[in-house]
Amino acid sequence: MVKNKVAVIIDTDLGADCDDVGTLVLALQLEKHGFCDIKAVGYCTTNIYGVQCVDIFRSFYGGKFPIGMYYGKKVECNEDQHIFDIDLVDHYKDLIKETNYIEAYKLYRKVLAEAEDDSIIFITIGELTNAANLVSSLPDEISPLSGQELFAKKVKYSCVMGGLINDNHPITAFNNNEAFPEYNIVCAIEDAQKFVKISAKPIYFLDFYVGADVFTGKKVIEHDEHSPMKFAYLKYANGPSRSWDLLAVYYAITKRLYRSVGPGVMHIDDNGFTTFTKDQDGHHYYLRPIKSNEEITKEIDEALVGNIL
Ligand SMILES: [Ca+2]
Repeated sequence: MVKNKVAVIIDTDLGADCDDVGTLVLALQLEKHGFCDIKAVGYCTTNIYGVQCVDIFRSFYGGKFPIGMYYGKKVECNEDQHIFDIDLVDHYKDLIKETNYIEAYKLYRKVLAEAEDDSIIFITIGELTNAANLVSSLPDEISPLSGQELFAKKVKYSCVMGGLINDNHPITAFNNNEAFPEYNIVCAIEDAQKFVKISAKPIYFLDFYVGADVFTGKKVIEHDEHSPMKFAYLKYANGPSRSWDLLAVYYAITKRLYRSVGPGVMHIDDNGFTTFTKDQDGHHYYLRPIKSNEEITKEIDEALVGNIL
């Protein structure tokens, strides 16, 4: 089949949950099979073990992308929760190649400045710290354009894992339909608000409901004995785990498994709650599945071991 190879930036908070680990492996498999070029991976909290894990996965799977780091104020929430990242760094420390990571939003500015117009797919699977820094950055030695201008010129669309949208879809039976602020948003509310407000390009939101009940990683755990992914998944979940971030990256790159609902406007209030209002003039969308959880699980599990249709 003819593939439409796309260029992506992936912004992650690997460490708080192991789905970021699966996501990196999935993205590297998609790159290996010609679906994408990973132009950069940025780390969006100040957790040094998390960014070192990114370094380890890049080495283990032969990735070539540059790695960026967030150097802002400490992000609230679970930065001090280290279920697998410290152990993983210790176990695979020989695969760490760098000691000084470039500041992530600067790295993103460089990638965008060098890219063709409307070519970059910007994917966030963590807090929107780097994303906010990027779109609010000023002209510098990298580009005479502001971050807002660079983003509008070079990004094709964004995919954000974040938010909680209650639309009475059957999958929203989670948590008795009680609304709650989603983690990636509530950990850095002002940054999320800033990014969503300033970005002029389409944003596809993969909200909490999508992926919460999709458990992936089984094939890697069973067949990839020495993989750091297996190490992380067994430490974190003792088996397959929830798949928010994997599905965001898979959709962003392949446009498979989900349909987009919209256009509209995603509103983030000051407590981190999200509401979506349909609006023909909006450029936000959210995602709902077009396949069963079983079919989605199988497609992702196969892709994680390199079997990609
Ligand atoms: Ca994440």
